[in-house]
Amino acid sequence: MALRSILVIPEKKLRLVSEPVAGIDASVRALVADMFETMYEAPGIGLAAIQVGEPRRVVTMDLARKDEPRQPQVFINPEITWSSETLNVHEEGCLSIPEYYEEVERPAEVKVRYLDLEGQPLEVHASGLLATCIQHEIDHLNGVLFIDHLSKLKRDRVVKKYSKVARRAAE
Ligand code: GNR
Ligand code: NI
Repeated sequence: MALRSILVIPEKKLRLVSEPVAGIDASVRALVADMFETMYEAPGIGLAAIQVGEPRRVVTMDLARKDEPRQPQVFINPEITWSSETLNVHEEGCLSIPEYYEEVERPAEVKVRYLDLEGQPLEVHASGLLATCIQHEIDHLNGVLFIDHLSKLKRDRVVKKYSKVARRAAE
């Protein structure tokens, strides 16, 4: 297992469309282990593989509260098969956009088909935080960030701020 560094905007890789996992082999299991280590250390409640630079359709998640036992979940090749018409607003953050939080409107409930780490096809009917988080992570697999759901004014302001931070760091 290894702690990986998390890519931060304006890193171009975050805009890649990730490739489906063809078979769950040792490299996928190693990636998942690294992602959990990195996600727990950050700390975050979800992580998409592209955030550690791997353009593969792999998501890790743990929605347990701090005072609860860990509930690690893995979603491989997740696909939304149904979205509710009812929308929900939830405040979101992203490890790739550190210390920026904003309310995002998304379908309140979704059904998601995916493979678990054994390659078993499963479907989950998600609501609440799980619905928000799984949609946020599937967006990452498609090169989409939560700021893309905000007004252009807000998005441009955030991107500009982080571009400035990156330029200063490069000096
Ligand atoms: O840690 C995270 N918290 C969070 C809060 C609300 C909605 C989505 C998230 S996911 C985020 C970690 C992350 O960037 N995953 O891609
Ligand atoms: Ni994110």
